[in-house]
Amino acid sequence: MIDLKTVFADGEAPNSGDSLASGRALARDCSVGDSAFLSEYGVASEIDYKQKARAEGRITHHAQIGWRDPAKTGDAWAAIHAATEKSGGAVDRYGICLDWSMGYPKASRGAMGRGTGLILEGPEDFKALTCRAPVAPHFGDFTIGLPAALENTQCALVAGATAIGNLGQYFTFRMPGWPEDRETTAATVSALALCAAQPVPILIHSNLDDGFAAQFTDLACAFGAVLLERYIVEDLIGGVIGHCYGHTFSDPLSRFAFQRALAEGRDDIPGTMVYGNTTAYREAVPEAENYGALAAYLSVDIAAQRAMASGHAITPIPVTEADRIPDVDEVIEAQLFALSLQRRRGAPMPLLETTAADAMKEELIAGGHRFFEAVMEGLAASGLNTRDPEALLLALRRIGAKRLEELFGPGEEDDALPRGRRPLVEAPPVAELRALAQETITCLSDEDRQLLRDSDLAVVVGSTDVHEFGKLLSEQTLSELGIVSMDAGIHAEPDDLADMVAANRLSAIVLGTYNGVALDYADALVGAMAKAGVSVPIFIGGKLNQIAEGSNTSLPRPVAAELAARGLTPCARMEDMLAGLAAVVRERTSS
Ligand code: B12
Repeated sequence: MIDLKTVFADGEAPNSGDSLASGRALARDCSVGDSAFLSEYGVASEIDYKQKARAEGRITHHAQIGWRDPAKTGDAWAAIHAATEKSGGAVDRYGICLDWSMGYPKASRGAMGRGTGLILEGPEDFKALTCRAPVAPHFGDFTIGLPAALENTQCALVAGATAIGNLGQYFTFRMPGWPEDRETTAATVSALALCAAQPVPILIHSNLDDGFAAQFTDLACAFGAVLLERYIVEDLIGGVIGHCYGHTFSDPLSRFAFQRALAEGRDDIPGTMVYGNTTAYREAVPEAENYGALAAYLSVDIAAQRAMASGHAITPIPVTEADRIPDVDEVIEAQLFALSLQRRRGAPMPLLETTAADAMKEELIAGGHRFFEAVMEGLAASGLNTRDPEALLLALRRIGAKRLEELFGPGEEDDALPRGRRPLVEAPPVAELRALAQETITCLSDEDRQLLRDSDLAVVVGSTDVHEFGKLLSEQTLSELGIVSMDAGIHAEPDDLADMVAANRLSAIVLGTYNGVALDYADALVGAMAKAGVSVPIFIGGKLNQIAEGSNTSLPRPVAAELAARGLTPCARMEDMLAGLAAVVRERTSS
């Protein structure tokens, strides 16, 4: 079913020998340094700290921090700790929002674009943060899994970090302008080997929502991805991995059940954090509404930890996150809210009945194992050496979540469904986007709905970055109207979009963008279209903003008007695109 010649069209499957050896050799000179956290608590690694908290029945807290300005980030490191301590609680760990450009090796970084986050130049910058207050540093993004994996992991270790990731990103993130993946895979394997060879246990972090989980339609496949990653990191490389889930887990039952599936049989290895269900936050609504969403997911996460401690730190995300990058006082408010909520929630039993969650947990585990085994058998049958971590990682990344689910998903075959399979436990975003798309088309008048249904419009849909829900919603909405859409994928390159329009005589480009690069991308796309000699409407939606070049503030500026001035159609809502498409059809019929 898998043709290795196609997967590795550019040569042989890689071999881990050199990468593993170089990572292990590096461990002789590069080891875990001091941090305020390790000294204050007298622990060798965050795993020890988490296990102690778990034994005491204490739920730990995670805060996501990191602003473009390193000094501001350092001050926040101290301030959030001080404020939570003063209120009788504590923030236990900080996830550092490194800028995505940190994923490029330092030598190439200057020539590439950059996003909205924190940029650290070298080990001293990393250390300057971790000495500010006794909070465990979690270098969870743009470290392991990207081209700069090895150099960033070294910096994190030296600064005393003992939780490093994000392996999930390896599978789905593509650095703009960085097409190669062999060096990235080798750097990832070396970084994993460097961590595994440390004298103290390093918790390799993987955020499932950054990786495969958000792309599967079946949560059983997401659990299968956990098993694949555990196999690679623990069985093949000798490290320790902890998973994070949460962003997209908006259904309370599957959120609770997934935590139980992750916790089963992992008494000795804690999870990193359960992330906030941030997709539940809405833009431009009264804060109180988003506080409802915050309370809803925190309540599930607190109950889940009390019922079966998995060591995942809970993550209260500031309610302003849907509008913009939250500021320091907003991070503090969210932490205080969570502390207060936690104090008021006693032991869950007998209030909590876990029968339904346990049945779902069993289904996730059984389905996950079926997926894992089918993937391994399928790859072995294709001739891949599944005992080689580098070959396995690269094969999985190149085949991708969509194809893996189609080929090996545990659900029954059903051609009418997105991956040709009926999910055992449907991933919440699938149902949510379907419902949203159905609701969206009701904005059209009967006449316009029919106009679009009868049209011969064909468009290309893509996303400039890893955020794909806007793209999926566009596809779903177009499909509700019978409009053909071609898939340019996530990380769609401007040239590819223009070429697809030219080759298939498409009527429009539909583009999602969230990464603070909307204007740069639009310029590149307009250039690519001129080169390809095509001119069609471009509907662009998501987060239409851009971080100013050379700016040392963290806040991107809105660029909808500038996009319009370049001839694109900025869409604050899906409805704007539908109105635009209806206008295109009307114009065609009248001319
Ligand atoms: C889910 C999410 C993720 C998921 C994405 C999973 C996936 N497979 O898509 C994950 C975890 C991977 C992720 C990663 C990151 N994220 Co994020 N993420 C979000 C989040 C929570 C939701 C966005 C979303 O998909 N919403 C669902 C869609 C359907 O709803 P919507 O956005 O409201 O869209 C409506 C309209 O805008 C419109 N629309 C949307 N798209 C389109 C497209 C078209 C064509 C049209 C017509 C209309 C349209 O239709 C919708 C309904 O009306 C937002 C915060 C938030 N709550 O908005 C941050 C957010 C977008 N992320 C952000 C950041 C910074 C990141 C990271 C860089 C963080 C990091 N340091 O790791 C990484 C990205 C790294 C990279 N290389 O790109 C920032 C972006 C900052 C900015 N530009 O201002 C945000 C805003 C969070 C924040 N406030 O800081 N993220």
